[in-house]
Amino acid sequence: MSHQPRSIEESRIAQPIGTTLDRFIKNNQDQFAFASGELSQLLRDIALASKVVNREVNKAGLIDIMGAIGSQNMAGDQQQKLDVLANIRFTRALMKGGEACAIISEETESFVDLNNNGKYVIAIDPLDGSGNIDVNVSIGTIFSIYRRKSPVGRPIQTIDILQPGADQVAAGYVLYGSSTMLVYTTGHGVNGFTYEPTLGEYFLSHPNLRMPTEGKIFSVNEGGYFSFPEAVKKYLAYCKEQQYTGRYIGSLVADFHRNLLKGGIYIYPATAASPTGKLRLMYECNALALVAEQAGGKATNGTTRILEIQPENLHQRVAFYVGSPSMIDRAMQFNLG
Ligand code: P6P
Repeated sequence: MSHQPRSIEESRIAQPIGTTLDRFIKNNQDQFAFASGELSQLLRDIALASKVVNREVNKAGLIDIMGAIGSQNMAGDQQQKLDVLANIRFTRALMKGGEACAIISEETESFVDLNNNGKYVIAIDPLDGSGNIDVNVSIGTIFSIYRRKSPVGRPIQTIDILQPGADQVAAGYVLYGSSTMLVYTTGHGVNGFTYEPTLGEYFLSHPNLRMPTEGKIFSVNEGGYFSFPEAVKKYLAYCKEQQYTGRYIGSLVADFHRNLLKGGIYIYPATAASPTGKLRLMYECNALALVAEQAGGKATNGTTRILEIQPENLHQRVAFYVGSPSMIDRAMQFNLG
């Protein structure tokens, strides 16, 4: 009997719907060193908040949440309305989930003390790249999850808050781009999920992401060139001699994600404007450094592996070089630090 070709509709319906984020977490919860339900709850809280933020980001041009609110955050960045909204969404979701004892956020001066019975500390940049909101360029959320060090039930201590990136138990980011993606690791590789808004679900779309060992993309804001360290200038000259491609979106999550998939190096060195670097260790660099390393990449401040840096304060800035391992190794030969 000749097989009748399926209609497009039949083919679409017949497609397996794929693995949701919830299902993936459940299928892999034995990989999480602590009580499995705790990680599921934390990732569910973060995913839920990202769905709400995604909706607000997508509507930003249509309702009055565009633009700056006239205040500045801890880093001195002009706070955009969506920054503030995103911070509220993530804080509320984590508070309701009950697993977090404290939140470190770009948007708040000190840590937010949630619940002494919580076992996890979350470091988050609720909406990174927010300067791009008004011009409709991709932006992102970056998050780190740490296990508290002090006894549960007692007040939060500094040892719970200022933990090196190597102590993260999970980390990842959400990219609000042409599609919205959540990419995370619990220390067993990196997996990417794409959001299907009509179903309100994240589906596994990029299993076991690996950063290409080599790349031909360098990502840096050359506006700061004249105040870059000489070693960085020499490395950039090398990149141009190799005829690498320059790509700089100015939204860290977007620049990082492109390099994760295609290979490349992202550089934010010390500059005159930011003598210790611009990017923040606790809620930007540590999370991306863990994702990078778990995908086979590398991340350094020019002299030290990012994950080994002992934080001195919540909003500490570092120079940041992250990307394909061969490119980082080559860059380090220029004595960047
Ligand atoms: P510059 C956004 O403010 C951010 O923290 C990152 O998302 C981005 O990569 C970087 O700063 C852009 O900084 O100095 O190039 O505008």
